[in-house]
Amino acid sequence: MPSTTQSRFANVKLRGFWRSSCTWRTRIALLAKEIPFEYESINILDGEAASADFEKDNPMRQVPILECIDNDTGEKIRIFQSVAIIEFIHEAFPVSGSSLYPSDIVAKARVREIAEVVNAGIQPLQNLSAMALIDELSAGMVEIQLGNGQKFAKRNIESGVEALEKIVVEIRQKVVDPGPFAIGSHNPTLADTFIIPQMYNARRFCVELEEYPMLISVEKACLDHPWFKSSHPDIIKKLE
Ligand SMILES: N[C@@H](CCC(=O)N[C@@H](CS)C(=O)NCC(=O)O)C(=O)O
Repeated sequence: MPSTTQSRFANVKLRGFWRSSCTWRTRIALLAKEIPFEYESINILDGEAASADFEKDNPMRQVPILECIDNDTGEKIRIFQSVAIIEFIHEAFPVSGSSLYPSDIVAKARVREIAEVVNAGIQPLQNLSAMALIDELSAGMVEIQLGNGQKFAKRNIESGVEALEKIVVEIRQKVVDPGPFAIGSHNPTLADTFIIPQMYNARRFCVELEEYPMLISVEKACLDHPWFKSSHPDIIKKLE
């Protein structure tokens, strides 16, 4: 791993959970930017993120959180929300590793668009807290049974991946000599960083993915790539 000693920021620590798609996004970004980091597991299934101590660090009671030291001030920096974390990593360590953001303005906007489709349009609707709330609110309703949270999440993932497939197909159509990654690039971008963890979640919710051949093909290329391979939840699960 390269040194980050020339950077203003040091002692990078990621607090997350192996199965959390938002955490996986940030692991991919840290690997892409070749930033060495310490990792702390926060078990969201056991309610660790809901503890009073954790809530002080992130009032949303969610993972991931990125921490580091600002050498200029000696202060501990704490950032949550994967989009903010990934952007911070790119700006805090501008010279190391590879960027997940294309240099072309339009391509950059499109990878951000895909990131937001996942980040704002799909993932929050499959969150543990969202599913629990739906189950709680629908528990007393005669015609609805428990498990609605799970069904709600699955439906949202289905419509989300359907949209993603269309977006990715449309973007790639305009690319001359498309590579295997989402926007037709030859290296993974922010788009892949958000799509692949979402595909992993889609499988967890038993979404039929065969209907989305473009996403399957992008996923295959990414899962063969070292940033995605070594940050994969199945690997991290064994370390937690
Ligand atoms: N949009 C945020 C949200 C963070 C988030 O939703 N994290 C999930 C795991 S992927 C979580 O901690 N869920 C716990 C819960 O819902 O109670 C991000 O991109 O970091």
